Amino acid sequence: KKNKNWFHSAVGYQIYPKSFKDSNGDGIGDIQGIIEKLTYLKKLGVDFIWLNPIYKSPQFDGGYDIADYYAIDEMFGSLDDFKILLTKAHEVGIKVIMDLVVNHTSDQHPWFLESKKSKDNPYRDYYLWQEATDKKMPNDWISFFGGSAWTYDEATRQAYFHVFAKEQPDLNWKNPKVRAEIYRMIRWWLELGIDGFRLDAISHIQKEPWDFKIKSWKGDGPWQPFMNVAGIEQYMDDLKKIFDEYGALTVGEASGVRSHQASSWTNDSGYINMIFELEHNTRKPNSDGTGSIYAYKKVIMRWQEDLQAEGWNALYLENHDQPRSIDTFGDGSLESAKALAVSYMLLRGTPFIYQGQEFGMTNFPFTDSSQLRAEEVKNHYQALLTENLSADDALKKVTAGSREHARTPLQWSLDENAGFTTGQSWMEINPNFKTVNSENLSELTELYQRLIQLRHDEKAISDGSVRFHFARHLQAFVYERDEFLIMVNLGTKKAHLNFDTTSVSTDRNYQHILGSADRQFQTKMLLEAWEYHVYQKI
Ligand code: TEU
Ligand code: CA
Repeated sequence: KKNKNWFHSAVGYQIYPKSFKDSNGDGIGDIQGIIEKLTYLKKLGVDFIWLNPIYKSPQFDGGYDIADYYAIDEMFGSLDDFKILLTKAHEVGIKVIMDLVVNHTSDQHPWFLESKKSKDNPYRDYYLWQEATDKKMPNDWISFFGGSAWTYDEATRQAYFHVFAKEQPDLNWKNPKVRAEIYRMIRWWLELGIDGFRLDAISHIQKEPWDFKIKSWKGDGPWQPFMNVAGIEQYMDDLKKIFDEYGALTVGEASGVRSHQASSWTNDSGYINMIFELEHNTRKPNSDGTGSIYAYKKVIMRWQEDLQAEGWNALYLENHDQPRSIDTFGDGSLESAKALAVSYMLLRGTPFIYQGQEFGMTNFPFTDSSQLRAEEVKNHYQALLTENLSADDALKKVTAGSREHARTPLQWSLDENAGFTTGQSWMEINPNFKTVNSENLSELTELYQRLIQLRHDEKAISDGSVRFHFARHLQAFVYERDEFLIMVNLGTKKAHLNFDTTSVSTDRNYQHILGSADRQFQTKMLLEAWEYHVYQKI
């Protein structure tokens, strides 16, 4: 019988297919490209891959605008290609999970095209329409991508609701027909043999009544009407039942589910297996777009502690929505990337590695607006120009902290086009690929391999408890996982650690498992910039 909690010792790898590997020279990454790299992934040691959306889509929002839930977008290949990927991945013991985008569809989805036709169209109630005028929207709620969350339709004199772009109308989850369609689709993919889903923006499927008043426009205030709103339980319960039937692996992107609520979402009877917290990305970024390590550390510690008793975390440094961690939390150096790797890969939860993170891919040095690809970023840039910002300043502003950095093509080698494509890449390749590529920076990759191995082999790392020390230290990240002691200096200043002031039993013998320097454990440790160590009690 399968171990229900197999994912406790597993490591995931996130693939942004468009930028992973192009197999046919059209400049766009594709499914065959992923198949070509399965041996690479196997060698790295990951247990499953999560694919960002590859469904048929106008690609207004990187595929998060789906026009057909049952079709693979032609640019990625065909359903047959996908089936081959599934078979080959399973052959080498890698599971495959897909993105499940069910808060909204594309405005080009046949349901919406119908829905838009008239007020009495059978599909009208698949979406959220309300009376409006061209001057007055149903309420003052705003969308994540800026501007009103409503778009007025001249023809039917109503407005439809969207928490993201107007090209991504929200589905009406209250409509049982919509739910039935979604559940049918989920079963269809699970029947096909996929191993689970990453649930996109799942905490937004339930909305407050339209007359709900936004109390604060600061922080998370504007999102309160559609973040983890009461009533979402019934939908999550339905979903859970389907996932359980198939033993599907599920990881939720569930902003608004607070750390103290996340246990009940992710414990044995919870809706899903684990949650990506989004707080560590948004906490007090520095003015230059980099993150504050102390703010990051505090968020991580709180999630670890709040979920310790019964919940489960999804651990990550990077994804397709955030700049590269080596530049956000690190200082661009290989040493900083290594320290970051050690700091999060051994925490309690299931770690994810974002493509290229394992060999230190960096942010992109944007010099011209023609290098931008994401539509909402381009729109933001245009808006800033009309506010009289110079082109340079506007570009700086939209690229600081931008998701664009994560989406440049993978730098496989120092060959032409970084070995990503033989054609013209859809997005410019980072000019640093001659030094930063999977063949040149294997030192970092080897560290990831060892960390993955530790997760696979050591029960204390996969299922042990977690206990933090030096909680108020501004940059030292120190924790115990049962008999393991992990210490990382996440900064360039020296860190003095006196373990006599902690509950770490300093009279025990510690074996040095891995580290940036060869150093025995001492009760007083002085960690240089980005120094890290993992010790094991014997
Ligand atoms: O991101 C969604 C997302 O980040 C919000 O749900 C989040 O709750 C909000 O920004 C809180 O700060 C996902 C995808 O990862 C992203 O690429 C898509 O653009 C988006 O959904 C729309 O589908
Ligand atoms: Ca291609």
